[in-house]
Amino acid sequence: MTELTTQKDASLTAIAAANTLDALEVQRVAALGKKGWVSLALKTLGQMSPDERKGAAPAIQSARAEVAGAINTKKAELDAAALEAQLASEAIDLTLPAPELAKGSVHPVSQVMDELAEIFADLGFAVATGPEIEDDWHNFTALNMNESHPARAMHDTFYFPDAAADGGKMLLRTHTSPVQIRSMKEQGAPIRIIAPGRVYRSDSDATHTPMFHQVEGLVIDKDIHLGHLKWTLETFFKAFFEREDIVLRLRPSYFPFTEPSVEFDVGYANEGDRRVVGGHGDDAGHDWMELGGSGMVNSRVLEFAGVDPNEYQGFAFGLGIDRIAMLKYGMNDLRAFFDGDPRWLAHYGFSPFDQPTLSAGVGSRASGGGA
Ligand code: FA5
Repeated sequence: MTELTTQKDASLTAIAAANTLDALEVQRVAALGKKGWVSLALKTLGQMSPDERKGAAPAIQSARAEVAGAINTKKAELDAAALEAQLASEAIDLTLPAPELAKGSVHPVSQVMDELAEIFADLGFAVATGPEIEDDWHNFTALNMNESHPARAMHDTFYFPDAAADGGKMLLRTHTSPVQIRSMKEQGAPIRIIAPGRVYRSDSDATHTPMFHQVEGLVIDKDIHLGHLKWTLETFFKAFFEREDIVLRLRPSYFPFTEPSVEFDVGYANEGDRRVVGGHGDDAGHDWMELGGSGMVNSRVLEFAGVDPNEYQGFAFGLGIDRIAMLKYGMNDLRAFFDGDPRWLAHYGFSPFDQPTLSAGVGSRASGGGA
């Protein structure tokens, strides 16, 4: 065996034994590197005579090709093994239980509040808010109900035992109307807002709960009249119930903070144990549900809120949100809204993905609740 063959066999054995890419690199340098035995053997060709060179060159070239081929094959093997090991360490165990889907649903009142905001935003209303713990002045006095006013008695108010800093009483607001005062004081006129939120009264039966929700509407400008109020309510109810055959009944009424005052009811029918909007109280099986109060804002209220009644006038309304939710989604007892029964919520709640938008529909399941 020539020296070349011995070196080649030693290299091939070491390459076969290399079990890391680093060990293989050491063998590559030892054979094919600048000072490797293949390179040194190639250099000897220069000192040979042409005949000797003819005999020696092919053997050196073929030894070089054989070693280079062995290195490439081994490298491919080690690369594949490294990938295999990586895949094994990153594998997902498909026998593990799937992650749990989010439970819970959006309460119909929250859903209806989003629907309301969407419709009124399209009519150019901004959303305003006010505190639920309110003072007597904003809840009553500034709304033209002084301390001896008999209308105060109708509100079944929850009072706090402690008085406010100015000596006035503190209470849980009985309606969203104090937000009218706060908004006008802050922004002046003209103004166009809705104010949805919680209100409280000591009251309980199938259509009354001690905590419920109202949305206040207020439009003040130079030439606003009762026709605008009627159009706004009709347009809102048609969009909200997503039908044209809504029958709205306007009744003369009395609120100290509006003059004239109008209460509005909507016609509905009892179908089985569900209430469905449509028809009106004169027909058999049809009835009216009182939804809210409204009217032209009393000039005394404008004065209390710092708006000049000689320059501005407008309308306001206050609407029971829970009641319109009952009618739209077919519940017949308001008290169940706040029992926190998970079966009720699973049935009447909404998916968080069911966002009301005017383009997609403000009540994608208007056929009557049920998740
Ligand atoms: C008011 O609260 C007035 N602030 C509404 C208003 C605003 C009039 C602006 C004029 C201008 P009322 O007490 O009628 O009015 O209540 C309004 C609506 O709230 C009712 O029509 C009804 O839909 C709803 N509501 C009243 N009490 C309850 C209750 N205990 N539970 C559920 N909904 C109720």
